[in-house]
Amino acid sequence: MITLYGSTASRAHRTLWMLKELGLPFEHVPLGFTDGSTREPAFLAINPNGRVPALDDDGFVVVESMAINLYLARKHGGPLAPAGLREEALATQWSFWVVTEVEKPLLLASANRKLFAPERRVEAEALMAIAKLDRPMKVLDAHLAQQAHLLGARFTVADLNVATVMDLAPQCGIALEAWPNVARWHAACLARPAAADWKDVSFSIPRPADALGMLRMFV
Ligand SMILES: N[C@@H](CCC(=O)N[C@@H](CS)C(=O)NCC(=O)O)C(=O)O
Repeated sequence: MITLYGSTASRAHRTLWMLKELGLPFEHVPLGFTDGSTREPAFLAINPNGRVPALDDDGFVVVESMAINLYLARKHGGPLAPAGLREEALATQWSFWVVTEVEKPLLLASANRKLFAPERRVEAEALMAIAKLDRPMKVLDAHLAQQAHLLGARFTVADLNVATVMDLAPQCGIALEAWPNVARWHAACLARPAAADWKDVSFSIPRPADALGMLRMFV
């Protein structure tokens, strides 16, 4: 039995998408991430990091959204899974790439365009973050100019992991059209029926009180 912890608005949506792609039955515990639920002792016993998503697969617990999806792909196979060692290396490469090169600046830009309360947004921070995104996004754009998907012709867990980090962009006023191949590929990924749950960003996050808080969250 698979249990997934984390509300649809959280990074758990990355795993919800994956579970649906694979057609697996699972129990969803939609734990909130802004209401202190992730710091409750019962959840800390599952993930001592106090973050969602967390996946329990028959008592085997995996955390970190990218790792969970790579685990599910490896376990259940099919067209989403890497075929062989090289594809596996590239799926890992793109998953690390997106969380190290893209996720934080994208979140900072999204926060200052939509997720912070309007009076706490700073457009200069959004522009700075978008400028930081340009280098990795150009790399992705050039890659997708050569092939339809990250590993070649078919949609795989690598596409899912990278696309789902970028889901915030169009909904937070960050135009992916600056990187046209990325925009085309992202729209195609989101058009998949299994991605349909992630429709709108209806949550907000408080702006951290000081520079250290900003550093912790966005750098
Ligand atoms: N690197 C982790 C990040 C997880 C994460 O930061 N989750 C947020 C929700 S999107 C969370 O649980 N925040 C609650 C908290 O930190 O208490 C992953 O990709 O799974």
